[in-house]
Amino acid sequence: MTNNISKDILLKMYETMLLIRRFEERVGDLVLKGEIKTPCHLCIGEEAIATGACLALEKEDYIFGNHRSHGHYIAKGGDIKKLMAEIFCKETGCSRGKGGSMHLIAPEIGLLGTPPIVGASIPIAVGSALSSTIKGSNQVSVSFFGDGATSEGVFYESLNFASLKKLPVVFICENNFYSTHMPVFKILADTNIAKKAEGFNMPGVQINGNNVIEVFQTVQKAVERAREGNGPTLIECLTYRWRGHVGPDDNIQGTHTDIRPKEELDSWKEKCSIKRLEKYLLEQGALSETVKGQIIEKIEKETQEAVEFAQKSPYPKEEELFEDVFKT
Ligand SMILES: Cc1ncc(C[n+]2csc(CCOP(=O)(O)OP(=O)(O)O)c2C)c(N)n1
Ligand SMILES: [Mg+2]
Repeated sequence: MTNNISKDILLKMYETMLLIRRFEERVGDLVLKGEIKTPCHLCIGEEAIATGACLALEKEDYIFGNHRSHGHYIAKGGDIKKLMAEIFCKETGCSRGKGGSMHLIAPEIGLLGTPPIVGASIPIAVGSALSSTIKGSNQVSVSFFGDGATSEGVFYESLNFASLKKLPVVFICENNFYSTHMPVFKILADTNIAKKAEGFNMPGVQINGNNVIEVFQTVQKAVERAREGNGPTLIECLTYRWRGHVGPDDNIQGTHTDIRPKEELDSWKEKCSIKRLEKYLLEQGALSETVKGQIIEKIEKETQEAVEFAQKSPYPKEEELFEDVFKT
């Protein structure tokens, strides 16, 4: 292929982004039907970041997400039945039904948590990177966080400490230009997030978060640097969420509490990461309409199975409600 990425990886990117999209569309529908009651922050429109980043990691590497982490879980290779069951708050869920959409954990794939406290994934990933250094395990830790998290003090402390100690961590900011209804220019004195890395003597790059190939290659480079003992990188991925801050609606002016203009949302829909990759793969002859149909059919089947698994699963037993909620 023209970009030195194998056809297998490119197809994996396509399939993963489509799976995240379809899985979340189903979640949105089930919220509207009242079957899912846990608050769901959908990442529809932002799939390329989780996908490109996780494909640049080894299974043993660690990731930490936030309140919007269904995509991180799926991209790192998590079992979607357990994810759907968790979103239904069922006993068979990845957090045994006691976390819901915002508290996912899957240590078997390196997802060590998705703390919904804004900014929390950042120092925890730094701690995890410090632990890998002490153990000499060569594992890299990745923190996913939003633009909103960059106005938290812990972001700056964490960047400083990680750079000072040259820790194997990659900071991935999913900049979708809003934290809830608040535009980024209302919370940051300088809206260039990547530039903030300069103050901490580490590389900082701003990339197109809707270009999965660019995300993959940038994260690959950062991971290599981290594994070689040269310290962290800050990657700012520009993107946009298609749905409301929480829930399935599109949260544009006049529909809810949001203030986003419809034209802004429409212009980002034009920049759909899945359509972009699909066009490229078709042009390169790496994807045919037949294979595309087979991928869609497989995803549809897997997603349906996940929904049925979640629907049929029991809720946690009352006498076990306080189990699994604290780790000492
Ligand atoms: C410390 C803290 N403050 C406020 C909240 C409420 N809250 C939840 S998500 C969110 C916005 C986060 O925005 P951003 O980090 O940009 O992520 P996005 O939702 O855009 O993906 C806020 C303010 C919280 N969870 N934690
Ligand atoms: Mg945001």
